[in-house]
Amino acid sequence: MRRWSVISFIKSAKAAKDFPASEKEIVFVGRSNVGKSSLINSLYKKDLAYTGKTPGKTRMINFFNIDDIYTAVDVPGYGYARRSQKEAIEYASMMDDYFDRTDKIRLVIQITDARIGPTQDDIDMEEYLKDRKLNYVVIANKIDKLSNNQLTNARHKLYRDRVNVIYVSAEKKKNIDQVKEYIDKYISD
Ligand SMILES: Nc1nc2c(ncn2[C@@H]2O[C@H](COP(=O)(O)OP(=O)(O)OP(=O)(O)O)[C@@H](O)[C@H]2O)c(=O)[nH]1
Ligand SMILES: [Mg+2]
Repeated sequence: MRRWSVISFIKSAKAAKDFPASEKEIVFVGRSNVGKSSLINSLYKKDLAYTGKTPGKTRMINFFNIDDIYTAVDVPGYGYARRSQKEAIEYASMMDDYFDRTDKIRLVIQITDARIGPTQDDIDMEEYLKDRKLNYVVIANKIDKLSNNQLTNARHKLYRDRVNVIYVSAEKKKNIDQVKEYIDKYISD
C-alpha cells in the first residue's frame, strides 16, 4: 500500500465540457455535511478539500490528482434542503454530467453518518449507482461520536443490510487505512 500519497488540485468544474481528462477516478459522494471533503483530507497528505460546519460547503466538482495514478473527485452533497429550485436543477444536471463518465469511474465511495445510518437519500443514490453498474462501498463516518454500544447498534441494525461497510472517523483518522486499501484494489491493474 502506498503510504505517502501526494495530492494536487487539478480543477473545479460544473459541466462535462470542463471536466479534466483522466482515466481512473475514485469519487466521494454523500449527503451534505457527512464528511466527504474531510475524508479526502484524511486520506492524503495535504488538506486541499474545503470543509465546513455549514452544509453546502462544496459547490462544484473538484478533481485532485493522486500520485499521478488516479483522480479523486469531491462532489457537492445531495439532500441539501437550502438549495433554490434553480440550484437544485443545476445540481442534478452537474451530477448527471459527471456520472455519465461511467467508463472512468473505478469506485464510488458513499459516505454516510454512522449515527444515522443510510437515509432515503442514500438509498436513492445507491439505486442510481446500481443502475449505472458502478462499484461502490459504504463508509460510516464520525464513529468518534459513537459509544461502543452505539457502534454495535450501527453494525447490527442501521447497516445490517449492507455487505461492504467501513466504519471510520475522518476527523480522528480512524480506520483510514482500510479505505486506502479498498481504493488500491480498484485502481491497481
Ligand atoms: N466528529 C466528527 N466530525 C466530522 C468528521 N468528519 C467530518 N466532520 C465534520 O463535519 C462537518 C462537515 O464536514 P465536510 O467534510 O465539510 O462535509 P462534506 O460532506 O464535504 O459537506 P458538503 O461539501 O457540504 O457536502 C465539518 O464540521 C467536519 O469537521 C468525523 O469523522 N468526526
Ligand atoms: Mg465537501
